[in-house]
Amino acid sequence: MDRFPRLPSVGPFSAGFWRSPLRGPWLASLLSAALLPLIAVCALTGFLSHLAYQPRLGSNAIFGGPGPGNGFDVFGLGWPTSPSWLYAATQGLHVITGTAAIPILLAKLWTVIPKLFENPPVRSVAHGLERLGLVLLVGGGLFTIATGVINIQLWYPFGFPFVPAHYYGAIVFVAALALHVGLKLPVMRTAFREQGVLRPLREDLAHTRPEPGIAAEVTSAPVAAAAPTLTRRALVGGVGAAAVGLGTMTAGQVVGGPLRELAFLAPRGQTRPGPNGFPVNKTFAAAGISQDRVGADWRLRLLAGEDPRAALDRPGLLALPQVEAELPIACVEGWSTTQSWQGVPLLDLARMAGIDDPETVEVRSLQPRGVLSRATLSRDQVHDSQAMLALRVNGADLSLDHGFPARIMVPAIPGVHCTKWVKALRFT
Ligand SMILES: Nc1nc2c(c(=O)[nH]1)N[C@H]1C(S)=C(S)[C@@H](COP(=O)(O)O)O[C@H]1N2
Ligand SMILES: [Mo]
Repeated sequence: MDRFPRLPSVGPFSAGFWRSPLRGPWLASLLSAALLPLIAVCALTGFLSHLAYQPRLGSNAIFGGPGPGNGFDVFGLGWPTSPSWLYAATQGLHVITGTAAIPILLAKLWTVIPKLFENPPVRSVAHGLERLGLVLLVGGGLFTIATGVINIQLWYPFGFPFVPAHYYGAIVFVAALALHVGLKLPVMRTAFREQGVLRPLREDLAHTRPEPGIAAEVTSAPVAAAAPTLTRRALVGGVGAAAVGLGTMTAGQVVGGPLRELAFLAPRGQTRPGPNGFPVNKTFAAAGISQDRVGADWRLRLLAGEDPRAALDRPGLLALPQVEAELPIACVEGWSTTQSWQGVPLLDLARMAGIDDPETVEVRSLQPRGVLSRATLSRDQVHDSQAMLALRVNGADLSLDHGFPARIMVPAIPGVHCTKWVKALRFT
């Protein structure tokens, strides 16, 4: 074995350094069994969110470029407009499961940290490759979760764009996780068979013994354990309570109503009284639009392809037949809010532009810069009877912060496509 030398047995590299009797393959397995379903739901809803952006249309792609192939186009999948709460549910689940996973993931890393200092660090070529996979697993996982949390706190400290970074981090994480699960399933099976899945949770402190480890496996079980100061059920219960608590707080901003008060750590958790009192993503002031562009001179421009076809003022739009619908704004950051919207059906506006059977509509905002100044809606979305250029909400005019003079509301679309301060609609 001289090809794979040992490091000097000092500090964390010595077998006696890690002394907690609670560490071991059973605890690692139990935490993993709790993590896996959360991560599966989080990953699936994350990839669905990419699909919901419909990146093949117009300039919707935030990365990877537009056109066929982006957004799971290969499977011929679009994004439905019904039920209207679909994206609120999938993106809510994404943020709830991702947040709830954090304490469990940290507990799992605490459990297996002795293995980071395994000695010798590499025992064979296969072992070396497995450990390289772990670098991607832990690195990818921490990166994906950290960027997600920072994003839902609306803090953008990096020099790179969030969405592609989070997405590519997730692909690395999920691939490394699939490999890890495949390699570790036998360890989990053995640990659960030898210890029982839940039996160690029944021991009181006097009966809390160090985990024995598994024959012929290098595990995180201690070689020289200290006396226990905590039972396994206290540790697992504390981690579980943290996960449920964080998940419930996050759920408050998805479900809304009185539960919204629970989301006191979420920047978009709070509401104010009044018809326009629901959360604002970007305020009018922050959007950098000058006041005179949303005054009496504002006109909605309708285009067919590149041809200007009509220009309507707000009283003119209000005089047209209106549609009313309860629709959610479902933000990619996980909060949602359902309000009663009123406006002109997009299909009626397409017909006023001279296009009876529109394929897409590109929405343009007065907002000068950024990915949010433009969004393209699909055929199904334009044709939905509740898809509207909204003018009023909850019986009042839109407030400036919520997109006055007019904004897009369409069932089941990501909040980011509910473009505010609309200046033009270009139908194809
Ligand atoms: N022009 C413009 N439209 C926009 C945004 C924006 O920043 N600029 N934010 C979008 C996002 S990310 C969301 S979640 C919703 C939020 O709508 P609200 O601020 O009315 O709650 O508006 C969308 N429309
Ligand atoms: Mo959003």
